[in-house]
Amino acid sequence: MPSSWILVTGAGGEMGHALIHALSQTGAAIVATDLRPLPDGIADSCAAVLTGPEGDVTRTEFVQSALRYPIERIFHLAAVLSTAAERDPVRAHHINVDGTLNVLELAHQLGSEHQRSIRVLFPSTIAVYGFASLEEKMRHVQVREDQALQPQTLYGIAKLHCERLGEYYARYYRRLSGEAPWVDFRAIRFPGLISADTLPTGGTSDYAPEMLHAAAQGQPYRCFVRPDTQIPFMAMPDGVRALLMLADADREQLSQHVYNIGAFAPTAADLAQTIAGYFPGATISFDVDQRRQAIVDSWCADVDDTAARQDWGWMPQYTYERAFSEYLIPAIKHRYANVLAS
Ligand code: AKB
Repeated sequence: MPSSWILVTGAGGEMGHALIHALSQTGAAIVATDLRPLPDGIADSCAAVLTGPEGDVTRTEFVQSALRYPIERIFHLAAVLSTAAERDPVRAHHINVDGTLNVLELAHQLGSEHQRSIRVLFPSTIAVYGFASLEEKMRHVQVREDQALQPQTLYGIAKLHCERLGEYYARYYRRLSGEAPWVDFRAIRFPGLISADTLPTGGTSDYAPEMLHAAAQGQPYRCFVRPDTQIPFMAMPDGVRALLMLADADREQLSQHVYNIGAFAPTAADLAQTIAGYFPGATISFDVDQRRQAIVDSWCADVDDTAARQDWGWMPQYTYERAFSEYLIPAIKHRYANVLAS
């Protein structure tokens, strides 16, 4: 018997791979959904895989299919990232907002059907923060959750709206007083994530993982933001660990629904220097894409994650140095061992 049933949307994405790998060690039965078929390595770890219309969070077929399983927790990862969202805002709004509304409705229906509280874990983003100028950005280096909520991108606007929707569902669909709500909504505002195993698609923080993966394969990289660009980043294992920690926290411990988490906040020049230090042949140049630059310039330089540390004990395992020396570099050298050997 599985210990519990867990739904993961957007399972084929970057974080989905790492999260399913971690969840599969817990004995949980995973229902994974994605538009496209999942790679065998991921699909084999799941009790059920829903793809096509059943895996599309914007469709009613998705809600109806997911209701067949006694799901207790939902990790709603399906989303269009920031650069891709700016290229097609209407599609991004549909997937990011209407898809999240469907997930919240699903959680409400699961909760009332099985008479229990459903934990909905929502990866939000530092894109909810917005600064009109670099001077303003550097005046608020470590933003708190309630500051600078003026997102400049469709992605940030949609994520902030979905945070508010989740809070609304948690407040509106209440059970008897004193009990957890049907929809127990919990969100983390993620910084850019760097994985040694996978590359993101359509994000704007992508320059960090792209720079690393290019260097590890001996390929030149043209970074699309200025060297002085600064936003927060985190190693993927810490991102997954944070989601699992927040999912496991008792509701009474949580003073808010939405949390910042921080780890390190290098400039693009810091990243280039560190990566070139590990891969001395690396050729990294800067060729600014003004639209993508404007996106990261509007995001915060770093976050204040005091609430997450106090409420549920958040603490990154990987500082900047440890992320490279103990995770990224050994794992990526292993991953591209054949390329490096040839
Ligand atoms: C993106 O670049 O769009 C994401 C994010 C920071 O949310 N990685």
